[in-house]
Amino acid sequence: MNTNAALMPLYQSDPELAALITKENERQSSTIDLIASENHVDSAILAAQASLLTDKYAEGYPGRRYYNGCSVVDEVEELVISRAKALFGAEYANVQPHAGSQANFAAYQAFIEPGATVLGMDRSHGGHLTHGASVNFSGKLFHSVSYQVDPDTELIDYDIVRRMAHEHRPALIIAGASSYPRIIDFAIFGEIAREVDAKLMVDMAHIAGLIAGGVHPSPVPHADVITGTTQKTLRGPRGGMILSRDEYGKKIDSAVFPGSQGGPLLHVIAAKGTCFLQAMRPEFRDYAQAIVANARAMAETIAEDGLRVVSGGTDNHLVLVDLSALGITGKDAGMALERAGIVANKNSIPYDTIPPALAGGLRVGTPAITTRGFNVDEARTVAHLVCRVLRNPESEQVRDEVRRTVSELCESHPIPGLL
Ligand code: DSN
Repeated sequence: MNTNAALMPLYQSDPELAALITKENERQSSTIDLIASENHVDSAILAAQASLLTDKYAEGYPGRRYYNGCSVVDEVEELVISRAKALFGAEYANVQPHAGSQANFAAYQAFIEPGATVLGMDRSHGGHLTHGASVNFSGKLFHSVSYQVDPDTELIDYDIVRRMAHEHRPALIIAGASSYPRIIDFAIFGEIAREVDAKLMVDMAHIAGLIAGGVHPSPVPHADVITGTTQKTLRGPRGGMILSRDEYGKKIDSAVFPGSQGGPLLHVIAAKGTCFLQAMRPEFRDYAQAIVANARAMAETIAEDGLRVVSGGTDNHLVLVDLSALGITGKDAGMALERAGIVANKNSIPYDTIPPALAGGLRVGTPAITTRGFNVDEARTVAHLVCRVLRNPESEQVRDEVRRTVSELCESHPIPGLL
């Protein structure tokens, strides 16, 4: 049974829920997770998050709380802030945002007024919901203008970003993406922002672990504010963070609390601290390098199989596959893969003609399999399995054969949080 000792008290108190969690443990253990924004934490992170720190109300910041009894949580939050600053070489860190979207909301609030113009990446070209999508606060409260990738190279065209910045004079420019497989040049974004007197916000959510591990250039020297999450490549608990310079610290603190959040989740903040400590260790650099090596191996294998990979490859943790030649949608692909034990997600590709709910592409990522210890050969095997399913989405024989290989791979690579 895939349960862990920490669940035993829950079995006593709430067996129904404990059984569901065990079922999810089993699902994670027996499937291959290729969702580029997911990862597997270890039991140290789980222990921090399961601590009694969850009991404590601590609205405010260390030394400036609205509740008594905060002396210990003050030390916790100060420690975690100091680790975040050290890990990324930043002057200022706020570790309270509950998630990446909340970090982005606070960053907007700290730097611009409602109605201001924001220049971000088009969602269907890789940008995030919070970078100006019409259905999101970012598109409703602000005047959003979007840049797209070059139709031929599928790379960010910095000349176009510059031209749009000069034309629209945004108050805020956003660099960062949810499904862009290449290095982002934050130095050029910084230059463009200064030319038009805009602030530069970098959303590093997807690549925070790659930056910490030294395999993606850091935005810290170039950005006014950097938002991110800890659960993706950084391999920590589900949560958000903000980095900046000291000069903006007060404004950002106020935008998080009381501007947009109430009491901080100290148990999650503690787990973020353990995540930052782990990411400072030399083995995390090896991990970050292995994420990219595995993604490159998957991109090459998928391309060798004859499928088109957006932008021709990857520099980071994810690969975007164009499914148009196969005549299936991303939704079909995701469902066929899940039946075979491989979990990935549908994703729009640049200039997609299929609506986002179906999508013309598939996004696959390597943070989670790399955490499980998959090497480059195993990443190639996984890519072969993906291609086989994509080419035979209805075949029960293919599904069963792929399922068997998935099970073997999963058995030899346990989930760290269950060890
Ligand atoms: N939902 C995340 C992703 O999958 O990219 C972004 O927040």
